[in-house]
Amino acid sequence: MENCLFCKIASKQIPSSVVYEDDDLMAFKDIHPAAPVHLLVIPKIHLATLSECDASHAGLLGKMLALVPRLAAENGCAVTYDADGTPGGGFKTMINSGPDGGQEVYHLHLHLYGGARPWRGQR
Ligand code: DGP
Repeated sequence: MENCLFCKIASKQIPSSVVYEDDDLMAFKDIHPAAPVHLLVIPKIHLATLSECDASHAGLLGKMLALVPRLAAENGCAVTYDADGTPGGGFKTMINSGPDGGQEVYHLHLHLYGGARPWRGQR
């Protein structure tokens, strides 16, 4: 879509630090990281918000979510377990939708936050 920042990133008209790409999705580093690991996962097609999605988008939305564990593992923030089964590491995912949801860029994107603890209290 014309004048959409993330469409321009998806088509490489605007450069980004791409960490994953396939026919449907792209993942890249957030330009203003709010955590040691802060990635954005986007569909290549233009969908402005999650509000526009319905059951016909289930496959695409599923692909976005299913990519998260791979990205977390590749970027050092997968959930791990010690010998006694205590969990460690981990990450947070978030999709902001619309003004009340804090969305700034109107192309659907999933945030993946991970890394050390200081950012943990962030909502
Ligand atoms: P949201 O508030 O959910 O719409 O988050 C939009 C995110 O997009 C925000 O964390 C900053 C990021 N962002 C904005 N412009 C750019 C850009 O040009 N490049 C990259 N990589 N990230 C961007």
